Amino acid sequence: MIRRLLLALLVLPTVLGAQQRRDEVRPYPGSFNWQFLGRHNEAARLFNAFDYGHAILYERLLTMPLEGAKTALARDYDFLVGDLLVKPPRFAIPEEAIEPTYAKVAWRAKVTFDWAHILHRQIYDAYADPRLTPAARDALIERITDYYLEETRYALPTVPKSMALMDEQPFSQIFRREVPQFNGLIWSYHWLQIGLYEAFLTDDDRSNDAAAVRQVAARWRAMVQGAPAGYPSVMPMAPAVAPRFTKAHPRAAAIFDNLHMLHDIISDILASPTIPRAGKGAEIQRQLDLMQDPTRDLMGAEHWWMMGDMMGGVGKMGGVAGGP
Ligand SMILES: [Cu+2]
Repeated sequence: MIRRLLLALLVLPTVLGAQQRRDEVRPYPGSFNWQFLGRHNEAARLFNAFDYGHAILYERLLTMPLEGAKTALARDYDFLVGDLLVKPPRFAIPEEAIEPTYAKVAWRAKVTFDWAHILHRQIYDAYADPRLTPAARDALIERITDYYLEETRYALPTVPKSMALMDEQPFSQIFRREVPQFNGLIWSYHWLQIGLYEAFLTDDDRSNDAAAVRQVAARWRAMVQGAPAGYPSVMPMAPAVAPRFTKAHPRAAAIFDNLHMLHDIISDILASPTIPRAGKGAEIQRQLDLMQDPTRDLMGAEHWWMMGDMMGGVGKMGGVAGGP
């Protein structure tokens, strides 16, 4: 019954966005689906709140001048931290209802995020399914990743893209400079999204999983309660925050780092006063083309693994998840 309700709610965005939605992305099928929500409900529900945070952020930045957006986002931040993240919604939020303008202007980016978030969720589900041996689970995660990549229009590359895309373009870094508190919250989301995998990899005893997941989620809560000092001060990256997961599934880990970088790039484009509103959609398209191209603007694997140290230590990224 609960699952049926959930599916009905997940269909809702499709109905709301029926006019624009030409492309459907469907999760990889299998009985592992929704294991994470069923077994680690508290942590899983947080992601519904995270989706709301991303959606409201983009809508504000796109539809308001930066100063007005900053005022609105300060209120949104208080609502998120004081309310939504304390009692996260049971069901996925129909994002198009929260970000109608953004969804029209940046449809391809929206589906790119949706598709990567489905990959995130399905990999949590694979980890949470107690019926799978570690070998079967790892093979499943690779199959889910292959399936994700088949959707070539929306898939992000399996090689880590250069940080220059995020940090060194004319519009770069404006969001984190102008709206640091909200940016810290977003980076904390990204820490948890990638760090949660590590909870399943601290040992082979599956009966410890629930406690490990709670522990990683509690560390995330402490970050938010200790804001702004508790937030990551540089973007959390997979090899530093989730080294076991990154070793086991380097393709998925690179996809997620690229996803998180793309989140920041789009925040900056939307916040940048030098890109007129009428030009934001085209700039986002251009950045998607750059981000999806697996042949240019790359970071070597060795460099990727050293990012934590190069940025001043993994502590600045929120620390290694699952560790002491
Ligand atoms: Cu994200």
